[in-house]
Amino acid sequence: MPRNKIALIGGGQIGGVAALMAARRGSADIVLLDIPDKEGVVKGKALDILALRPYYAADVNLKGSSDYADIADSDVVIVTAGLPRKPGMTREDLLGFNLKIVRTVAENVKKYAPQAFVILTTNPLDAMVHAFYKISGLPKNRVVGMAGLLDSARFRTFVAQATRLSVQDATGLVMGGHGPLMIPLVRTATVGGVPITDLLPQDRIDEIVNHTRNAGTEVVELLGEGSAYFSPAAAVIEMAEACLKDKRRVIPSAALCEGEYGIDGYFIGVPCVIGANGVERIIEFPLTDEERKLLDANLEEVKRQVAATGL
Ligand code: A3D
Repeated sequence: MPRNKIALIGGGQIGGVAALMAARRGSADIVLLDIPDKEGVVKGKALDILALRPYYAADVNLKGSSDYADIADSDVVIVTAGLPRKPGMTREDLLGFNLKIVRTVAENVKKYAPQAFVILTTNPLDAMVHAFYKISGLPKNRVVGMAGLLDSARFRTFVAQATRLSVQDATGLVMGGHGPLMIPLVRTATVGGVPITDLLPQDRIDEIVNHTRNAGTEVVELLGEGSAYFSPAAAVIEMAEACLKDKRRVIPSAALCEGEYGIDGYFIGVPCVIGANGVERIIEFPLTDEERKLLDANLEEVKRQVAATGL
């Protein structure tokens, strides 16, 4: 049986680390693709990563390329192509520049890998996923944005730190668009099934919620150049494996809502079942009035960004 294949479009920070993580895990054969100016860089990264496979008994192949024909037959395409933020920038500031990049990528994925499950990270996330979907014409279950998994991992991390309990046992769902209005749902947060409202005082919980919303910006300010890449890379490989191994994992992802949560025609972060068919379904559950208000505000932001793409 042939091995699965993952194409990483964008061989920068997230793309390079995602290639490393996928290779270590033996997830699939990997193509790391970037623009012709960066062909040497992606070929160099591929050659470098190839030489660590013996330590992990990972018999997968890696190839660096600037030729989109190399993504043919990919099972999963991960799109990280696009400018990251600089200190002082919002994700929205990237819209015009990254839209041009997403257009090129979408046209090439449609041409060379129309059967793939496509996961995007390019910011502003919800609008770029929408643009990719419109331009590529791929089915809605095959196009998704990675954000909620990372935002939830940040939420879980800060819950574990505050309670001084294992991050493995910390759970918590973050819904909504990937921006300052994202919604960490406190009532879903537990450690080993114990609600955090029984473990922490309200002011500490408020701090965790704010930290979750601002962690991406905090990393940008600390790095001084570029944005988070280790944790986003880990998240996209988790999502890729959920599809390749048909795990039917429940992962908050930017998926196309067509009536779910009363939202119609927009990609926004909602709990999704990710399996062999990509987004197998969106899981709906009733929101409180307050959560509903937050989601509505969030949706307005996403709509504004989508309108700015003209698509
Ligand atoms: P970076 O290290 O700059 O890598 C991006 C790569 O894309 C560069 O190597 C570019 O040369 C390449 N590229 C540009 N145009 C094309 C093209 N047409 N085809 C192929 N490759 C191209 O950025 P990064 O990896 O740090 O971040 C990538 C994107 O992810 C940015 O837009 C970030 O804002 C975004 N990001 C999203 C999250 C989420 O949680 C959603 C988190 C962190 C970063």
